[in-house]
Amino acid sequence: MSRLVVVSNRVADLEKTTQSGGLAVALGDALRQSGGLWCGWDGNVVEDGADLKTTLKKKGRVTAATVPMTRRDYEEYYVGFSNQVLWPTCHYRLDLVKFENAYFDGYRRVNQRMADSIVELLLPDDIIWVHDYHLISLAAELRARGVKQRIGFFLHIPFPPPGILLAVPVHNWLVKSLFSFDVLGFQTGADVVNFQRFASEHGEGHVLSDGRVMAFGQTVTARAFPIGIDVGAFAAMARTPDAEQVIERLHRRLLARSHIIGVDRLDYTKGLPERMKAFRRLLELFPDKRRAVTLMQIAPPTREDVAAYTEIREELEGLSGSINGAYGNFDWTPVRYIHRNIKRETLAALFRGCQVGLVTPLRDGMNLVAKEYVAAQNEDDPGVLVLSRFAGAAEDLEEALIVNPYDIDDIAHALQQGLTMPLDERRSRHKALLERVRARDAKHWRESFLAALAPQTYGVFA
Ligand code: ADQ
Repeated sequence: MSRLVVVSNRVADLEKTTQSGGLAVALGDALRQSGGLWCGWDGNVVEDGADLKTTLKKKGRVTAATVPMTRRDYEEYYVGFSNQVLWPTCHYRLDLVKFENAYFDGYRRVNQRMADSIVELLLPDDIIWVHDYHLISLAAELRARGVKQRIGFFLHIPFPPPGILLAVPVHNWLVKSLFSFDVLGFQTGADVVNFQRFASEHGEGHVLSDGRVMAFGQTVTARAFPIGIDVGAFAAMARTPDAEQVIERLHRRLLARSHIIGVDRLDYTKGLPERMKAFRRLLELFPDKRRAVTLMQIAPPTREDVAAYTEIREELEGLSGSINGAYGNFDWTPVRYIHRNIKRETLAALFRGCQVGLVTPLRDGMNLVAKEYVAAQNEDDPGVLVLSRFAGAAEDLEEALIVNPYDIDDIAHALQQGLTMPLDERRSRHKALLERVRARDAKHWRESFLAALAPQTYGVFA
């Protein structure tokens, strides 16, 4: 019987329930269901030259195979190429890209080393599923080491249009590397089109009649597999007696009638300053909302070694302070800004207790928070989702109030619409949204990807 081998930059702690980050949440759910091997970095940085031995640890049906990273690898592969070249490029932020040849060397080196450590653990029938932008060249490295097993790749972030990707000096190498996988999964149809365009415009390729893409002399299956959440589990978390208490405390403690909630890693792609400004605009445009509405923004720290992240943190602290200073009162704090991880149970309860879910990234692969907000609502009295048109989730979640995240007035008016929406309309929008979130849940994502990757063994992971 085939075994599922998942490879991602970071192996998450399956016992932790406060983990933020879409990949950790989605893969944790997927592997808990299927069992298998999860390979990647253990999160530790060791001195250059230290022994980088693989550690195996079994937790339930999942074995984690982890390695530490040297200081140099961390700086060049992780902070450098992954987070200062690929992340900003894929989020259309060429102004933040810092390319250095040493970063690229580090990226190749770590992918090679990862391939070395995985080869030793592989069994002949394994199905290998590689995740995200840190490991684009892993399949090419595994193939070079004689690996014949099926290898799939899922990109959690957007695949940018060719005109943007061309700004990365090694663009052809990156896209050519992707052709060593058997199946490429993207979040949306728009990402697939961007990939096809790059292949045909810059790899002398074309799309075959069966949908596969041919370029650089190789073929690959490239399709959209929109990621989802475990709807039932998240909805259940929002309805426990503990959750009821959190919601009651929220309503009792904050002397405001309505609550808007935002939950994001503190990342410049998430549109957080624009969101705060839109909330301030709401208070300016609609004075009846003063003392009546609160914005709760939960934004745990992330990638603090990258300068752009420190800057966004300072900007956000300044904005929340100035809104509270200008509008706050002894019994009303307009912005509640929480800069840490929160238990998922508490998050679910907060989503259920807040009348508007505000999800306004400037660019996002999918955005699981939008789906979690929908899943957590009380179907009899649901809240309203305000969603950026530039989140992958907007391709599907049409019944949300769709906004332009760069347009402060547009967001402010959508907030007002959400806060004053009649119950009937809230119910009908929520019903349609919940159906969509259910139809494309975590199980559907995992099974449809694995069915495309390993049709002959389809079912063994279900
Ligand atoms: P992220 O950019 O991390 O994921 P997202 O999809 O919203 O974005 O996932 C974040 C996850 O972390 C959610 O499950 C959320 O509940 C959780 N989280 C956020 N803040 C938290 C906090 N303070 N405490 C606890 N949990 C918190 C990347 C891509 C996305 C893509 C996902 C999955 O950038 O576009 O949707 O991967 O593919």
